Amino acid sequence: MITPLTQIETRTLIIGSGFAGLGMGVQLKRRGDDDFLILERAGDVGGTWRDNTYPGAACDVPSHLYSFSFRPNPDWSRVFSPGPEIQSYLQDTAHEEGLREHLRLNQNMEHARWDETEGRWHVLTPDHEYIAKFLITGTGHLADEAYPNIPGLDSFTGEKFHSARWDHSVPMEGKRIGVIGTGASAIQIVPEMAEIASELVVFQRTPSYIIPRGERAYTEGERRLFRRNPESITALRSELFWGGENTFAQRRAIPQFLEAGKKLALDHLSSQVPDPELRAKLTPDYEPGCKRVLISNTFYPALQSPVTTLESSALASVDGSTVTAASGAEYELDVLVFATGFEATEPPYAKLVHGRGGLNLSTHWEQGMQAYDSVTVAGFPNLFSINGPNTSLGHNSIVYIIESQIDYILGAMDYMTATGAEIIEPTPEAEEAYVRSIQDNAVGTVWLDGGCSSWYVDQRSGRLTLIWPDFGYAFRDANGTFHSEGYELRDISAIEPVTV
Ligand code: N01
Repeated sequence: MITPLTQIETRTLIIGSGFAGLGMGVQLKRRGDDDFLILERAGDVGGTWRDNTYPGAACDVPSHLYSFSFRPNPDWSRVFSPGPEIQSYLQDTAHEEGLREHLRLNQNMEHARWDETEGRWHVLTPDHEYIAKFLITGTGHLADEAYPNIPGLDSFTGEKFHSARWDHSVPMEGKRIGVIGTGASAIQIVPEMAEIASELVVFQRTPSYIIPRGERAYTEGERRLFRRNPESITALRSELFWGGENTFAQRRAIPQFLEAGKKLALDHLSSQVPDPELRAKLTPDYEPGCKRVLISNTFYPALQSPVTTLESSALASVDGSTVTAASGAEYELDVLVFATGFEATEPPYAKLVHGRGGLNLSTHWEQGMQAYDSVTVAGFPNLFSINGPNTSLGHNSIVYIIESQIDYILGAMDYMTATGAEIIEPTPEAEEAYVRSIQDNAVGTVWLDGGCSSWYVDQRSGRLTLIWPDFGYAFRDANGTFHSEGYELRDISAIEPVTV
């Protein structure tokens, strides 16, 4: 017998409990709105910081900026805090802000459908049907891991896992380890593996620009000051934010800034890698910022460890324990670590979401993700996406963007309450005009013209779909406050839009 799903009604349903979902929950709760639930497919909060438990995981944005402005933390141990500390911060946020009672853990959204006559979203998990007026996705870009399609991979006789799904039951000491990729995750993993592997092979398809990591622990005196004087945290946060903004000119490809960025990275390379042959392999042939500029003091030294081989070509095929690179070189390996990134450009959740008339979000996005004001989507009423299309920054903190979007969503909700409207939806024209303005703004940036291939750009259309191609503060100016232009606001089952 099929057991009917339990129906649960709530005003606002938030998907995901990383920075976006928790931040949204905190702000609703602080306004006295208790009518919301947060669905989380895993058993705990934290998003990417819960998932990425690989050795060496740490933030590459300074912690006093990579945290909520409304929850400053005087106790960050370091400038760039380790992953477990960020995860504790998010767990404490959920606990201390009273979000635990709103959390529904182990609830995987399997289907979401807009019902126009009811003006409600219906979201199915394996055992519940959630019915909500507002659906807010906070699923981020780093939720679903990406594996390259490698012929013969199933035949691999050793252990293999993704950087975001580290298998801590696999003993790594003394093993012959292959790390695939040289992005932000890999450069943190490789130094840790070089310490314990008997042999380490790093498969590099494209070298990254790497700059020095200005890392240190905060002294007890500094932390005392932060505790006694919260204004000092605000001041530091502001200094870090504007320091980040200063590097945007490089992303705009303004020549002298581009050259300065390149020099900083190549000087770091020269100072850490004396061997010209190795240096040549590690020198990018595209503009800095086209792919994420990485920070590390330990990656280059780890590549020069006696146990390490830099294979400067892709992992191409696997046969048993023999792993073959595109160069033809073969390696015998015991463990493969896939630091190969995430399904960021085509987020899997889009296939699950069905808007007005059954329109599927991934169909709407078949030429790449897009949203009006980077937050709402034509055909998908009362849906808000935090940290969705055109929200990532290459030069500053995503938490700043997330907070701007939360303010916008709260403004939209207030506006609807004030006008009595039940349904909000951007017009297709407004969405298209916004997308065009983003693309116009992206022309001449390193992301489009920097000579690399990256997941910031949707390969199907050549559009920049991940990145906000402007200053961080410009995002808040443009998209941090709700405005009604470009929207249709309706009553339930009204055929014509209500006047706004
Ligand atoms: O993933 P990536 P990531 N053989 O997609 C390579 C955030 N993050 O997990 O460049 C060999 O950047 C691929 O090569 P190529 C941060 O936002 C933040 O490292 O495509 N290599 C690339 O080198 C970051 O941007 C922190 O040619 C193969 C790598 O795999 C995002 O996460 C820390 C290959 C994937 O790099 C993702 O970073 C860590 C093959 N067959 C991550 N296939 C913070 O500290 C793919 N690659 C905040």
